[in-house]
Amino acid sequence: MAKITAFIFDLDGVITDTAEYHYLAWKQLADEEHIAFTRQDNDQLRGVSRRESLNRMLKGHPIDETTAQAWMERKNNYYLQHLKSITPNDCLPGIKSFLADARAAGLKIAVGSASKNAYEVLTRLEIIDLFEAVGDGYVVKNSKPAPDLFVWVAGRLGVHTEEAVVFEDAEAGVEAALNGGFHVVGIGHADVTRAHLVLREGLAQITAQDILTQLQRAT
Ligand code: B16
Ligand code: MG
Repeated sequence: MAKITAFIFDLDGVITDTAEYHYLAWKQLADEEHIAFTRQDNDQLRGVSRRESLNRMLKGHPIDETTAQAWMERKNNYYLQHLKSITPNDCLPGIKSFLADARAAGLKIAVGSASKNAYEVLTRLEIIDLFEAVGDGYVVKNSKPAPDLFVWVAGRLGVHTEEAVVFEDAEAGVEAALNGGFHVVGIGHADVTRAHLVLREGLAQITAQDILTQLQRAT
């Protein structure tokens, strides 16, 4: 196994939990447009791009491109209102000490998020300066499960994909990382079972060295 030199973190569901705000924003749009949309529907939007989220919310309901762009902008404006309430206390349990531990262990750390609002969220959490690279929803055309975003981040870090671990909470993100040849740690309770290592309770009770040791055993 190649020596692991970098950790790449997904944002929503790994570093913080913005899924509820995405839900509230899509729900407001759906209600205004008389489209049924439940929390279960929202689970299907985890980790996928804004455009793919709209397609899934519409469930085949046809709209033209101009309307699609306008609806995505409206949803994003509702989402941005919710983001105003984010503070440094909204990091998921243990993530700050895990990031500090990874850096102390000499690992490069970076973010790979499908969100076009990743800089805004990381700035509000007051952790943006910790990362050597941030890949967001603007840097590549093909979104997860295409590997492009994580490959772009690895390029910015100057590491090969087999030297990096991706931490992901969504099936699309796990597939993206596997497609790129990364090691993958699945976080949380969604379908992340194809990851090399699954941590249902997140990163609160584990060290960077534990991750390296467990991946060595698993791969
Ligand atoms: P935006 P991640 C993803 O973030 C969210 O999980 C997903 O629900 C959202 O649709 C996507 O970002 C795009 O977000 O509308 O802000 O560009 O998990 O990749 O960090
Ligand atoms: Mg995510």
